[in-house]
Amino acid sequence: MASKILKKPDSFFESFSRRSGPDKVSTHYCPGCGHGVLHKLIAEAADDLGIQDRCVFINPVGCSVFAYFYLDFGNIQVAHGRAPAVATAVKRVHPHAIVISYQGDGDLAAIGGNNILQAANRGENITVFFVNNAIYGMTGGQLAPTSLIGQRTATTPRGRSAENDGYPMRVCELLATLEGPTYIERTSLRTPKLTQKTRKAIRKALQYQMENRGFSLVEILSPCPTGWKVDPVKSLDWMEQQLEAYFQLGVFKDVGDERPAKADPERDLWSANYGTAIDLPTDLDAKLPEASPAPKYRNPSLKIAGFGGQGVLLLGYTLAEAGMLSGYHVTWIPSYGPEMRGGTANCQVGISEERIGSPIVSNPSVLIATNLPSMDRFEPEIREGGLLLYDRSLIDRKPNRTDIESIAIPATSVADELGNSRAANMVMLGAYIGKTGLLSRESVMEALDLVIKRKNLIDLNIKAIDKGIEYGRGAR
Ligand SMILES: Cc1ncc(C[n+]2csc(CCOP(=O)(O)OP(=O)(O)O)c2C)c(N)n1
Ligand code: SF4
Repeated sequence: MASKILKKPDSFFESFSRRSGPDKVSTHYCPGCGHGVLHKLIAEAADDLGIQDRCVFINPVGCSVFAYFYLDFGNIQVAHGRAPAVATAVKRVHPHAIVISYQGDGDLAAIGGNNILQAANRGENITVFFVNNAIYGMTGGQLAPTSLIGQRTATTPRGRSAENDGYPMRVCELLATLEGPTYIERTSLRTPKLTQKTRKAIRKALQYQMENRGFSLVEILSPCPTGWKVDPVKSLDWMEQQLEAYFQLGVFKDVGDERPAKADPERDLWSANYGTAIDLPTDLDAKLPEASPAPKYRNPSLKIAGFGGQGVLLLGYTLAEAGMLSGYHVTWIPSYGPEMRGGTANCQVGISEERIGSPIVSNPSVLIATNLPSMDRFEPEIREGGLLLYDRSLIDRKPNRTDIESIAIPATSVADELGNSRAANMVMLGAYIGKTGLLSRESVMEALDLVIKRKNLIDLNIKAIDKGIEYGRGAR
C-alpha cells in the first residue's frame, strides 16, 4: 500500500539555529502570516525537483528578510527593491543556478518598481515570487502600491484615496503586457485549495527556469493579520471579500511552449547572450612566471583616484585587464563623482591569485593618487606597510604617513614632455608595475591594445608606460 511520509523538507534547515533565543524551531513570522506557508511550498518544490543545491535565493528587505534562517539554499540578502538586479547578475554568471527573487509588495512594486520592470522586460531566466499582502508588514503597516482603496494603513489612517494615493497597482496585469516574460500567474494562500494551486504555480515557474524558458513571476496574495490589524481568521474573510475581488486570480501569460526548453542552460545561455565563453586559466603557476613581485606586492587591492578626465578609471581598467590576461582573478569598480570632466573619480581594483570575495576596497594596499584632494582623502585609508604613488607634478605636499612606502612620480611633466599631459595616467601605471613587478610589460601592452579604442594614441601610451617603468624601477 502506498504510504505518504510527512516530514520537514530537506530544503529547510533542520533547526533554525541562526535564530536568536532558545526557540530554534519556529519562525519569526506572526501567527497567520503567509510567508511561512510559502517558504514551505518553495522548500518542498526544491526537494521534489531535486534542485536544492542549485537554488540561489535572493532575500529582500521586508518581513521575509530572514528567509535565510530557514531555507537551506545559497542565500543572498540584498538592498531594498534590488532583488531582480542581483538575481540577474547571479543567473548570468551561473546560468546553471536556479535563481529565486522573493519580494514583498513594498520591495517589488514601490522602491524596486523599475528593477522588476526591467528584469521582466529583458526576459531574464529567473523566477520571482511576489508576496502581495497589500501593506508594508515589516515597518509597521504603511501604505503599499497594492493597498486597496479605502484600506486603512499607518500612513493612510482614513483609508487610501485614489485622489491622494493613486490606485492599487496590478503587477501581473502590468508585466503581462511586456514581451519579455514567459509565465505570469496570480494565486492566493487563503484556502487549502488555493494553496494547492499556488503549490503548482511555484513548481511550474521553477520548472520553466530549469528548462531555460525565461522570466516567470508568481504573485501570491498572502495574509498579514498584524499589518491589517485583524485576527488571522478575519484576515481570510478580508482576503476573500476585498483583496481577491480587486486582484483577480489566474494566469495572465504563459508562452512557455513558444519558448522551447533547452537542455543545457549553462552553455546555451552563455553563448546565446555573450558569445564564446572564455575559460579562465586555472593553472596560475604555469601562467605567471614572467612576473615576480616581492611578497608584499602580491595580491594587491588598489584605489586609483583623481579628477574626472585624468584617466584614473582607464588606468585601473588597464591594470585589471592585464591582470586577467596574466591569469589572475581581478575586479574593477569605477566610482564617478556627480560631475563629468573636472569632477572626482576613482576606481577600486583587485588583482589576486585567489578568488576575490568582495570587490570593495575600503583599505587599499596601494593608492595611486593623481591630485591633491584624492591624496588628502585616501591617504589615511592605506593599509599599514602599503604603497602610495602620487603625481608630484600636481601634488605639492609630502605624504603624512610614515608607516607606508611612498613614491613621488612627476607623471604630468613627463607626459607633457611626451606631447600630451593626458598620458600621465599611463606614466603612473608604468611606475606601479616598474616598482612592484606585479605584471609584465608584455601583459600591460596586450591589455592596452584591448582598452584603447583610438589606435593612434597607442604609441604615446606605450612611451608613457615605459617612462613610468623606468621611474618605478629606479624607486625599487
Ligand atoms: C532603502 C530602504 N528604504 C526603506 C526601508 C524601510 N523598509 C524596510 S521593509 C520596508 C517595506 C516592506 O514591505 P514589503 O516589501 O511589502 O514586505 P513585507 O514586510 O510586507 O513582507 C521598508 C519600506 C529600507 N530598509 N531600506
Ligand atoms: S507583519 Fe505581516 S507580513 Fe510581517 S510577519 Fe507579521 S503577518 Fe507576516
